[in-house]
Amino acid sequence: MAFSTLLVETRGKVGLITVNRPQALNALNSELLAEMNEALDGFDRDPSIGCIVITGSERAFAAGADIKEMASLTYPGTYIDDFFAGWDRVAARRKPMIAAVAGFALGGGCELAMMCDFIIAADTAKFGQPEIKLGVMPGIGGSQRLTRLIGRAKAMEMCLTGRMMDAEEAERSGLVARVVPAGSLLEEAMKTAETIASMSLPIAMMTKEAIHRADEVSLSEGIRFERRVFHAMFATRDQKEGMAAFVEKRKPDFKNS
Ligand code: CO8
Repeated sequence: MAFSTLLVETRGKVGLITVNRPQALNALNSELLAEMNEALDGFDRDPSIGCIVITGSERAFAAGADIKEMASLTYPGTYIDDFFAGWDRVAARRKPMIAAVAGFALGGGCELAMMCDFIIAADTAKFGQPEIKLGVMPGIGGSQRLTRLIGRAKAMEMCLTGRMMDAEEAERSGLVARVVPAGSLLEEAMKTAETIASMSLPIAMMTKEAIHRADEVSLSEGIRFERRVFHAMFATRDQKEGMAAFVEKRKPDFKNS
């Protein structure tokens, strides 16, 4: 399947999506959103895929939603079409997803990175929610996810001034998991994805689900949820295999069952 805004490939157990609209600094338009969901549907259907990496170019992960496409939209039109709702399907994916970010991750670009389970950033990465300068605000989850990740004070400052945050500040603030030299970004992200993909897929998916519950429920409900899922893991073959392999001092051979 050929895509016109993405490069999509499978490397072992990892699905790699590279945003590829260099003429627009990888701005996210409707065609790209449709293709992103199609690519993710393919990786969801493929049982051999255990982790997904989304990346961009050296210059831009994505410089935001496509301003040229949005400029003439109207309120009734955006409301009727539920403009941007397709991004909820991206955010709701159940397999682990890593954003590998170099260069600009602005507006919808920063929001796409935050939809992933964690971000690995190149030392060249710049994050921002500059929508206010365009007379709008974040529209793909930025006001909510950024606030949860870096706290209200910094989220307010970034969304109200539109200023950018460099990679070092982003790591210090909890927006990114790790900063690596730009030249080794993809290698590091792929290595991390391969590590995740080598685990039991159902266990990794349940772990992801449990961590995301922390955004939605109280601590006691979250801990209850965690315990129920933890108990359920003892019904899997992979739990038996993982613990037997530890006792027998060998590598586990997970079968995703
Ligand atoms: N949309 C469309 N085209 C873009 C975008 C974008 N977001 N960003 C860059 N481009 C295009 C430029 O227009 C330019 O194209 P051309 O050569 O045809 O003029 C090309 O990419 C290169 O860009 P620049 O020449 O501007 O490159 P610079 O290196 O000078 O500047 C910047 C780089 C600082 C990243 C600059 O391009 C910029 O500020 N871009 C816009 C960033 C931005 O504002 N992003 C937020 C967009 S809004 C959003 O994401 C969510 C909106 C939510 C709305 C909710 C509605 C329901």
